[in-house]
Amino acid sequence: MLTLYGAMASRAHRSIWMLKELGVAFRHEPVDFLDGNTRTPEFLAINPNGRVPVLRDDDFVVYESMAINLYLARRYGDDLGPRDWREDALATQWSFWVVTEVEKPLLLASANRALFAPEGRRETEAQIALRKLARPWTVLDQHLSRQPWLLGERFTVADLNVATVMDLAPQCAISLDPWPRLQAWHQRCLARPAASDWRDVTFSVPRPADALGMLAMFV
Ligand SMILES: N[C@@H](CCC(=O)N[C@@H](CS)C(=O)NCC(=O)O)C(=O)O
Repeated sequence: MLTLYGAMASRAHRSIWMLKELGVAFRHEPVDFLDGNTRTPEFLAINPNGRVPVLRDDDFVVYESMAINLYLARRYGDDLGPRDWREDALATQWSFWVVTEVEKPLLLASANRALFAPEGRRETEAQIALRKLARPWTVLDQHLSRQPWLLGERFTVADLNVATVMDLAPQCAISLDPWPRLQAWHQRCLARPAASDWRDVTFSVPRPADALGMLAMFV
């Protein structure tokens, strides 16, 4: 039995999207990271980092959203998963790429443009983050000028992992207009039926007076 821990309005949506793409049965435990439920002894026994998502597959437990999705793709994936070692390496490459090159600056830009309360926003921080994002987004845009999906001719876990990190851009009104192929690809990814739950979530984060505290928990 598969169990996915983590509320939809968190990085858990990445793995919920994946599970829905696969069409496998799973139990959803919507553990909320904002109300202390990831810090209980029971939860820390599952993930000592106190973070969601976490996947349990019978007696096997794995955390880290990208690792969960790659595991699911390899274990249950068919066309969504890698067909050979090269595809496996490229799916891993894009998953590492998006969390190392894109995720943090995009979170910082989003926080300073939309997620923080207006008095906590710093436009200079947003500008620095957006400047950093221009390089990886140009790389992705050029890659997508040669093929429709990241691994070639079909949607795979590589697309899902990258698209799901990119979701913050439209949610926080960060324009992708300078990268039209990236933007069109992202819209194609989000149009998939399995992404609909997340598409429809109204993204809202409580705004503690302590913006740094929130940054530490979310970014
Ligand atoms: N690198 C991890 C990050 C997980 C993460 O930061 N999750 C946040 C929610 S989106 C969380 O659980 N934060 C709780 C906390 O830090 O206490 C992943 O991709 O799974």
